[in-house]
Amino acid sequence: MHDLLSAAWQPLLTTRAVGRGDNCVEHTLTSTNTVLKELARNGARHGSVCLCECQTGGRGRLGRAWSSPEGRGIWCSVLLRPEMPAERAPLITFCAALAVTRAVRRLCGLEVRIKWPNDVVLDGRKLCGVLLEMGFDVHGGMFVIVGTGLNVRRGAYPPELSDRAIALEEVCAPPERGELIAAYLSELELALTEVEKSGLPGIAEAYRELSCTLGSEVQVIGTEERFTGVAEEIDQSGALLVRDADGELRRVLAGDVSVRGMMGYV
Ligand code: BT5
Repeated sequence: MHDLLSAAWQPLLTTRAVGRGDNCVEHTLTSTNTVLKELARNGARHGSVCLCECQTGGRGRLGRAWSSPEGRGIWCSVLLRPEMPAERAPLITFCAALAVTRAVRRLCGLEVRIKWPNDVVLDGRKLCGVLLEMGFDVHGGMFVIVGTGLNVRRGAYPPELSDRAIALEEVCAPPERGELIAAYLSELELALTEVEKSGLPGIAEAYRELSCTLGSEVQVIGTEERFTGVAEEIDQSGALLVRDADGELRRVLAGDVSVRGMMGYV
């Protein structure tokens, strides 16, 4: 149960920097993103990781809550000081989603996919969510905190979410969390390196192949309007480009809207 605290993931690391910074591993934290952001402001190094068994104030996007009970999942944040202009930083959400997807596929053999912008899904239900936050340290350097919540054991989410959420244990005998963490961190570093070098094109092909949004018919549900169309691409800023019924390509920003498949959540 406490393989995170015994840091079983560290000997498995194959990364250059990610996971090798000023790591913070605790039993209970409010939110790994909040704690790591504070460490980042005070100069923690690129690649620092924050993990805990249990979050008392786990956060989703737009002030939503993230259920993170003790020992049930991987509640993890990574501090990155990426070598890229700030306007490209939102692409790191895709790096993280791609990294989780690849790690889970490799270790569990499950057909998980990426739902734009920030979910990893399995059988139409959410297995993992990504929360990206940006900030500036005391020297004015930009940093990114990329938080992932991955449901491993039953009980990771409350029963009222059971039609939309899933945990690995429901479909397989999950590997040790340490193995998943090490695999995720390696994949994250690889994807980040590609995006630093080439921007979105560096991961676009891999992302498209594992996306359940791109190439699909979607409903875009905003506060003001809703429309259906085919999700064709994501652009360099992370927006989703959807071709509507009139043939017009519309730019959809994460945060403004909810994007669903025609059959429901995915
Ligand atoms: C997300 O937000 O999906 C981002 C979740 C990021 C969580 C990680 S855990 C480590 C790090 N530290 C933090 O404090 N956060 C990050 P969003 O797309 O807004 O989805 C939130 C919605 O997902 C909630 O409103 C619920 O409906 C649902 N939800 C909550 N807990 C869940 C869980 N464990 N599994 C699946 N769905 C959940």
